[in-house]
Amino acid sequence: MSGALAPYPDDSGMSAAEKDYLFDLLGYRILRGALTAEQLRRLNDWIDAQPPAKPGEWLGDVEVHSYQGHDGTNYQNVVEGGPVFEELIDGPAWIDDVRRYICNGTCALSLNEAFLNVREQAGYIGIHSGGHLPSLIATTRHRTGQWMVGQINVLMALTDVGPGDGATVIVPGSHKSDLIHPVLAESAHPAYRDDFVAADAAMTAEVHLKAGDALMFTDGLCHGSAARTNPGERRILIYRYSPHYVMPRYNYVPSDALMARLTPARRSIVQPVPPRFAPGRTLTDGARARFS
Ligand SMILES: O=C(O)CCC(=O)C(=O)O
Ligand SMILES: [Fe+2]
Repeated sequence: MSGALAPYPDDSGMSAAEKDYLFDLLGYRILRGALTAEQLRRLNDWIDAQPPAKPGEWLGDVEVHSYQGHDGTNYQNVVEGGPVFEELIDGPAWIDDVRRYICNGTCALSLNEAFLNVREQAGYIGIHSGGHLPSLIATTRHRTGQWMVGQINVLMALTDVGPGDGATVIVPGSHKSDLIHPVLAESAHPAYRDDFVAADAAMTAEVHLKAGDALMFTDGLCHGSAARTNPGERRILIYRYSPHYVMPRYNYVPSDALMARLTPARRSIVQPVPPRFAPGRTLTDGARARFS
C-alpha cells in the first residue's frame, strides 16, 4: 500500500455534531465494540456449524455465493440464519445514525443486502466505487441541510482484522471526489475493477478492526480490500442499508417464518414495500423469471 491519507482520529471524546462532521468529511466512521461478546460468539458458532457448500447451493433460506471467487464465500440473505442475524437488523450501535444519514427519517429504511463473508489466504476484493459514479447508492450529500445517503454499509468484524488479514481499505473522502480513482479509470467498468487489489492503489488506507467493531461507510467511498497474506480466515458480516425506494440487490423474498418472528420495526427494514397482489394471485415462478 502506498501513501495513505490521514489516519482515522480517536473519536471517543467527540460530540454527536463532530461525529456527523467526520462522517460527512471522511465518508466513514469506526464503531468500536458495536457487537457484544455474546453476539460475536453466536455468529462465529453459526459459521462453524455450516456444512461445506459451493456457490449456488442453499442452506435453508441462506444462499451460498461469491462475487468473483477470489473474494471468498458469501452467505447471502443471512438474515434468515437465525436470531442473532435478526437482532442486528436494527443494531443499536448504528441504526439511529444510519436512519438519520439516509434521509433524516423522511423515508423508510431498506436492507439492501445482508451477507456474511469468509475469506481465506490470498483472497481479496478489487477496488470499486467512488464519488464519480452517477448512482444513487454512491450518493452522499448534505447540501440541502438534510442528509441524503443512498447506501450505508455496516461492515462488522467477526475476527480481528489487522495487518496481513486482508483488511478493508478505503480512500478517505473519496465519496466527495468528482474524479474516478486512476486505477479504476483503467478498468472496463467505472464501478469495479476485479483484477486490482484495492490496497495496492494509491491513497488507500487499511481499516484495522477488533472482532466486534464495525466500519460504517457510504458505498460512495472508493474502497476494496488488501489481499490476505496470513493463514486462517477473515470473517465479516455486511448489512447494507438504503432508502426504501432502492431495490434490494438480490431481491430475496423473506420467508413467512422470518416475517412472523421479526418485530414490526425489523420487518419494515427487511421488506419496506410488501408485494401487492390482486385477490387470489401469488408470486409464481413465471413472475420470478420475468424479473431475473
Ligand atoms: O471485503 C471487504 O473488505 C470489503 C467488502 C466490500 O466492499 C463489498 O463487498 O462490497
Ligand atoms: Fe464494497
